Amino acid sequence: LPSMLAVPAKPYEFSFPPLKTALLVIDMQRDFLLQGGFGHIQGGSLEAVQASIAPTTRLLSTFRQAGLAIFHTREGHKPDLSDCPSSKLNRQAAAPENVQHSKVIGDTGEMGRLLVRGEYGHDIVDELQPWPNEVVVDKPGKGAFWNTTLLDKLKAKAITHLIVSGVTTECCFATTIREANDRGFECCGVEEATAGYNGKFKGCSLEMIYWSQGLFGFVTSLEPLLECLA
Ligand code: TIU
Repeated sequence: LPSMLAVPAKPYEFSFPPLKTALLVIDMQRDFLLQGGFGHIQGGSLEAVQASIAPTTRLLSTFRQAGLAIFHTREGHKPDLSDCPSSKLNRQAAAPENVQHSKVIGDTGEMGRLLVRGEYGHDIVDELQPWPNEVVVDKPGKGAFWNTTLLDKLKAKAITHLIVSGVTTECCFATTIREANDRGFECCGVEEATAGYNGKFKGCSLEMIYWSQGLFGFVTSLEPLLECLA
């Protein structure tokens, strides 16, 4: 690969040095994507988020073929929930009439305890399982930088640019891009490889990233990105 690549993007072309660029795949966990998982119980549209799985398999396979750095994140908590922010635990508590929030973080669902590390539901879906040479970062928050090893691990590989995918666009994907931008990383989201739980949110979340000459970064499409890496 050449020392710099460029792909059409919004608000303008995204240039990146492939050897200093990582693919960051956010939270493609069973708990967010499958029936009976945390997202489903919270009222998310599974059809919408599942549409991001196939494009992500193509992204992963292209990055693997090119030999580029790949990072995966998983949202979840220690079994005693001691690393779960109290705001996150408190605000999900069910109002009596709110049947959607019938179960909360740490409760037992069909795939084990919800968002608890080591449980089946907490792990990444079969199609996108990390390879042994890829980095997996466990995160207790929405953003992947807060209270995690991600920054150190990116610096250890001299990464400066991030191609970002994953779920959900409005939540952990957007929060992580904002956190990364504040730390000096150049970020580019991949439209087809991210998805949200609410139809209204995805487009707005992506527009907010690239508004005003790239407030938080760039957004590109899958095909041109795969072509430029092939
Ligand atoms: N990964 C991620 O986005 N976690 C969430 O909690 N998403 C919601 O949309 N709630």
